[in-house]
Formats: sequence, C-alpha cells, structure tokens
Amino acid sequence: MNIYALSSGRGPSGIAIIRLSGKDTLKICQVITKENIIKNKEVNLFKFYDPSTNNLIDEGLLLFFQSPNSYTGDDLAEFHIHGSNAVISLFLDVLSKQANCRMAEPGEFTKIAFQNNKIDLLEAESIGDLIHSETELQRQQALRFIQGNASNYYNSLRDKLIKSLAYIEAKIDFAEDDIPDTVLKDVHTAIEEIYKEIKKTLEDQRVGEKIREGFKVSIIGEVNAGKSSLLNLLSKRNAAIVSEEKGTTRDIIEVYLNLDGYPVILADTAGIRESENNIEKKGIELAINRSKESDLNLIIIDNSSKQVDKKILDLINQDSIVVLNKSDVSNDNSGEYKNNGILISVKNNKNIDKLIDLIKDKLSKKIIDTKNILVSRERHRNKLNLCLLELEKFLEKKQSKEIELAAEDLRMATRHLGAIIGKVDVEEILGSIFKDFCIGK
Ligand SMILES: Nc1nc2c(ncn2[C@@H]2O[C@H](COP(=O)(O)OP(=O)(O)OP(=O)(O)O)[C@@H](O)[C@H]2O)c(=O)[nH]1
Ligand SMILES: [Mg+2]
Repeated sequence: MNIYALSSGRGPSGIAIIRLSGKDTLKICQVITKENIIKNKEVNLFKFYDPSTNNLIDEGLLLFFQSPNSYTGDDLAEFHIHGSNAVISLFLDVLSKQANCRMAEPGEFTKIAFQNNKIDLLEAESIGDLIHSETELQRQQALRFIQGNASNYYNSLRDKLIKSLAYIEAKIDFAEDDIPDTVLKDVHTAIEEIYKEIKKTLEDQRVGEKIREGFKVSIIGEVNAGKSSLLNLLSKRNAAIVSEEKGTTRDIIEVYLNLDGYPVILADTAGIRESENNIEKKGIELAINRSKESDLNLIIIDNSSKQVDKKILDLINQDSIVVLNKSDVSNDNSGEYKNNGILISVKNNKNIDKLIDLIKDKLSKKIIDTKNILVSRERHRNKLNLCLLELEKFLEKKQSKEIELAAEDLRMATRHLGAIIGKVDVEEILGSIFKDFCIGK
C-alpha cells in the first residue's frame, strides 16, 4: 500500500508539500508528471497532470528519495505545489485514484520510519514533540532526543543487562563446567550499578516531563488583590473575570504561556479568606490543593493589607514568590513578609518585567542540567520503574540457589528497558504513540 498526505499546514499558502510513500511511488510520480526520468535526491521541476483527464493540475517541484535513503525508508516523494485549497484538493483527489494508494493516518510516515528501523521509538516520539514544540526549551529538548542522546544511554544500559544475562545463562547451561563462581558475584555488582544508575536517572524532579507539558505556576493569595488581573496581563487576554467585588474567582482558570522560552501553565485561583459561602469554600480548597502541586506559587497580597490570612502566609516558601500588588495605591513597607516580596502594579504595568524575570529565575533553578534529561514522558518513567522492580527482585535472590528465577528477573528487566526505545513488545504501545501525530508526519 502507498500512502499520501498533505505534510505542510492547511493553506492558502505560497507552497504546500504533499508526501507520498510506498513501493509504487516512482510509478505514480511518472504517471502524474508524464516524465520517465525522475532524478533521485535532486530537485525536479515538473508539470503535474490528472492522468484521468490529462488536465494540468499545477507546476512545481518534485523531490524523490529512493529506498532506503528516505524519511520512511520506503520510496518517498514530495510534491511542492502552490498552496491553494483548490490545488491541494485536486492533487489529493488525483492521488486517491491511483491504484493501491490511500490517505496516510496521523503519524504514519513516522511509524513506517520506525518499522523500517530508520529511527527508534524515543526518536519517533521526539519528532512529534518537535512538531508540537511552542517554546525554546521544548524545541531544545525534542531536538536532543531526536539526536539520540537518550537512545544511546538506554541502549548502553540494555547492552549491559544483556551481557549480565548472558553470563547467568552460561552458568545455567554449563553448571558443572569451568565457569568460575566469581561470575555470579561480578554480575551482582554490575546489576547493582545499573540499579543505582537508573535510580539516579529517575531523581530528576520530572524536569523532562515539565518541559514537555509546562511548569505549573499558580496565582494564589488574598481576595481582590489583583490575581485575575495579573493572569489577564501575563496572558495578554481577558481569560478571567476581574471585578472589585471580593471573591469573584472560584474555579481554577488555566492559561498556557510561553514565558520567554519557558512553557508555563499559569493558574488563577479563588482568593483565600474565611468564607461562609459553600461554593467559595470549595474554590478556596481547590486553590490550596493547587498550590501544593505547583512548581511555583505567586503569592499575591494587596500592598495596603495590614493583616494577611495565616493560611496565605503559610504558603510562602522557597517555591514561591511574594507579590505585593497595587503599588500605585500604597507604598507601605510594614509586615515581615514584605521584605522579600516584589512590589508591582498590574494597573500601571509596573515591575511586571521584573516579576517575569523572577519567575524565570526560580524555574531555571529547577532545571538542573537539561543536557542530562533522559526522561521526557510518563511512559519512560513507568518502564524505568518496572525495570527497577525486576532488578530489585534479582538482587534480593540467592543467585546460586535460584539461578533460573534470577535469570527471568533480568530478562524482564531487559524487556522493560527495551520497550522505552522500542525493542520488543512494542505493538500495543505503537498505536497510542502515533495517534497523537498530525496527518502528513
Ligand atoms: N489600583 C489598582 N487596582 C488594581 C490593581 N490590580 C487589580 N486592581 C483592581 O482590583 C480589583 C480586583 O481585581 P481582581 O483581578 O478581580 O482581583 P482578584 O484577586 O482576582 O479577586 P478575587 O477573584 O475576588 O479573589 C479590580 O477592581 C481591579 O481592577 C492594581 O495594580 N492597582
Ligand atoms: Mg479573581
């Protein structure tokens, strides 16, 4: 089967790119261009025709990549045509009428690349991440994964496991022969090291996942202090209702921001105070819970407040920034919590740049060393944890007595590690990974 899809964004645009991949690619190209010679890996300037009518569709460029040196590993063509809806529709329609040709599913080009061993599973996922990246940190992380840093790491760990497993299997097969007893001890030491290594990898404060999904920054604080106003200002839109009435916000309102390269999920919450109103009470509970799961809390206090609720003061810690709003109204500096706070005015847009710098500064301290991020998804973390469990079982066993069971532990551990990069047992996870891609990738 040959597959095709529009790989560029929907028009109208100057140029649109349609991809075609499969073993009949060259033949289909010849039919559509009426040309016999189509140069591999070179730019071909051709006219494209509808073979059923002989009518001209458009004129454009054709790039042909012969298998196996293509993105998918199969023969692949790219048609660069004019990006109008009419041209695109007609072109796709013509392709649909060719024998053994159908529209590609989302991510199918990348899936074929994986199946043809052009890329591993980590790289395939990261191509999806790069396409969806919105901030500089996300772009850098996706690119690092595509270049294979993480793949190399997992491959080398897996190789070490396989080597240990081979020793154990040799010991089983040649029990009475001359394999020294120290072998089991050496394997034990090697597995202990791998165990420690994986444990260390998992202690990364989930930075990789946060870069993919966004850091949770939450606006928490006094009623009427200007929390919703701040959210609207930072997100440059009226996402939350602002009013002089106290207790306006009840639900959590989330906006996704690119804060100078940092992906941030910014949340506005209900103001914290003693309230008799049940709905408001629920909102306050949501706010406090949210503060606990945030990477950073902006504790908003009205600078003229003489007394601040203890529940709010209790939230001040190293993962928070105290923000004193309405500096245009009051310049009062009393109150201990004010010493480390930043004085802003949402109304006059005062010190907002400084606040953004502070947020970035706090978040950057969480990013230990982006070069060493090896886990970018929950899927990777789960597999590493499963691998650790098996290694733990292995280390707890008296290997000389339970050698067959110990070998099975290592086999399972190897399998979990392999699943991260897509070696063994991948069918069931394939579907879930590639369905998140867009069509044409
Ligand atoms: N003078 C002054 N007024 C402000 C400033 N920021 C917000 N306000 C006003 O303060 C009032 C409350 O603003 P909101 O943004 O609704 O405050 P909130 O903290 O979300 O309030 P709740 O949702 O009720 O807890 C509105 O009338 C705003 O216009 C500021 O920097 N200076
Ligand atoms: Mg509000």
